[in-house]
Amino acid sequence: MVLAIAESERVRGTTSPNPPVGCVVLDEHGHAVGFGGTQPIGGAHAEVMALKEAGTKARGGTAIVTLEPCSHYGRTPPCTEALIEAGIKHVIHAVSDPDPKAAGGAKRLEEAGITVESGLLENEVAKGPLRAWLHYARTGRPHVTWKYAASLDGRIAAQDGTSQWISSETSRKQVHDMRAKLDAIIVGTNTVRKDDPALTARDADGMPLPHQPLPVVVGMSDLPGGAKLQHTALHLRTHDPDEVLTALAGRGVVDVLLEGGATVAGAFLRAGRIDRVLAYVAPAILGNGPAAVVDAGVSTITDAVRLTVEDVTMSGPDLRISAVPQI
Ligand code: AOF
Ligand code: ZN
Repeated sequence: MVLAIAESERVRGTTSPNPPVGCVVLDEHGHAVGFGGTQPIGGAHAEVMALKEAGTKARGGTAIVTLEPCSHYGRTPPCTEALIEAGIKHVIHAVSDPDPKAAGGAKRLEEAGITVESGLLENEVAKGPLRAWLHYARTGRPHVTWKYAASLDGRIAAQDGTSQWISSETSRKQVHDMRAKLDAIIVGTNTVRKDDPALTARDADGMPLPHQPLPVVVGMSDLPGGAKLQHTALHLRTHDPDEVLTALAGRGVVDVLLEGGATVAGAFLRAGRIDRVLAYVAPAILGNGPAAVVDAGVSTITDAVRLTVEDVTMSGPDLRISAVPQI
């Protein structure tokens, strides 16, 4: 399953609105003979890719998949039938498919005499590569991660507005790697005016990574002439988070990163449309300076947006905190 997760990570960011699934096929002796990840929309599912590589060695073998194999005719034929036809004897999957049209795969496989085991590394997959898609499958809305970098006292810039670079190079590199595995990045028009971001995913030498997310700017005002995003971004002239998310879902966007600024973050928080907060907290104190969010809809302590911390790690000298708002 660890190898299947690696396969899913390899295709993450290229499959939406389909889930990035990974599959490994073992032969009857337990040797890995086929690896596969979901192809871009309309293309083959992970199981079909792995079975293709395994060829006749799949006979009597095991398929390990991050998602329950589909049992429906969608854009592609059902993976259950491909597994049965290839002579697979055992299937192990991490997460059951919540999509009613594709679910039922485990049952279909068992009826064909295949043993099925569910739930292996379920949490790793559900909180990792399939997280955004599972949210989208349940709610119909793209999953939104709000990411910011702040000082230990919660400032995202100094008093004079200078902000390059609060977080360390290690943290900035992590963000670029993350951008390359996403569908879209949202910023507000204020951020375009202040920072003129390109919102591309780049390597350490500044070269673009192979997969680029859709840059999205939200807000009523026009983008300044000459802004890097002027011709590349989708400009949605609305501040309403639900309208933004509906427009993005209509374009097949599932996994969204909200990168700023404070006003847009406030609007999404007030609407309850932040699904995860990813904070890079640098060991620096700025004293004065703007905060990461403006008007989160909190006027008294009982209104506080409470979160549950999922994970805390060091990113170079910075703290990286992943937290989920309590509902
Ligand atoms: C799998 N393996 O690799 C993926 C699955 O329209 P289709 O035919 O591409 O089917 C899309 C649905 O299939 C999707 O909503 C999800 O339930 C499942 N995705 N299933 O067995 C895969 N990507
Ligand atoms: Zn399938």
